[in-house]
Amino acid sequence: MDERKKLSRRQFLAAAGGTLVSIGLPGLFVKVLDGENQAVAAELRPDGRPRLPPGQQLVSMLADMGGRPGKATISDWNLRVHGEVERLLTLDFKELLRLPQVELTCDVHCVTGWTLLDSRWSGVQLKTILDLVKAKPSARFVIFEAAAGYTSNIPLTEALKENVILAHSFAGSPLPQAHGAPVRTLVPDRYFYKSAKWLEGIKVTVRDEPGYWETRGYSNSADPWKQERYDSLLSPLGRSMHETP
Ligand SMILES: Nc1nc2c(c(=O)[nH]1)N[C@H]1C(S)=C(S)[C@@H](COP(=O)(O)O)O[C@H]1N2
Ligand SMILES: [Mo]
Repeated sequence: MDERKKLSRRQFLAAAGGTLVSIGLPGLFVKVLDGENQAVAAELRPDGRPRLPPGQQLVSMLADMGGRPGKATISDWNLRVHGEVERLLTLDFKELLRLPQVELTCDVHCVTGWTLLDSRWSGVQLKTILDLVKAKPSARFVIFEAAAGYTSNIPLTEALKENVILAHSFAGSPLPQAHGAPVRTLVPDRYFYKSAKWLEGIKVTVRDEPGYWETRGYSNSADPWKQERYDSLLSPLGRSMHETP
């Protein structure tokens, strides 16, 4: 089946059917595409892993999962890149647009159990920015610093992957405020809480610094194919609640 037929089938299913399920935010429900799940589960990614990670269900659109938005707009946004780097860097939005731009079509997987396929983003690879600041040889982790104190953390090896980007557009339009405007991160191969919205800073570190959700019981490594959802030794509040700061 070609890509276009697949998409239109998904859109058809979205319009025709599907079940509403709660995704852990009070009062927030998303439509799950039952019929499509099995077909997609059988698809394989180029890396050989199943397209649909275990325990996930397909949804037809990007839910607004909340969080406390930043105040920055395109005209006053700044990104501070600091920590274990040879050169400190502060970028504004215009400077971000002058860096090489990429388009990324990827699947995103929320820890509460929904997966959105083929979401379309554009922005700048995180690797491009890390190349500019040059991580010191001792550097091992990247910490995303977002508005209102939200943070998330990934290993430097993950941060350098080509599908990890700072996104300023979604589905062909400027990133909506609810989804992290003006700039958010996307780490498609980890659960979506790693993808910080309303990004303000990037810190490169020697030691890991578990972030907002990672210090509240969610998995630090967050690999959807290993179902790394909760670190069981920590507070288990995550299972029923997914409220953002
Ligand atoms: N700054 C910030 N980023 C955040 C969050 C947040 O609360 N604040 N929530 C995370 C979680 S738990 C998810 S599932 C995704 C949701 O992104 P969306 O609202 O665009 O679907 O953003 C992540 N990034
Ligand atoms: Mo989430």
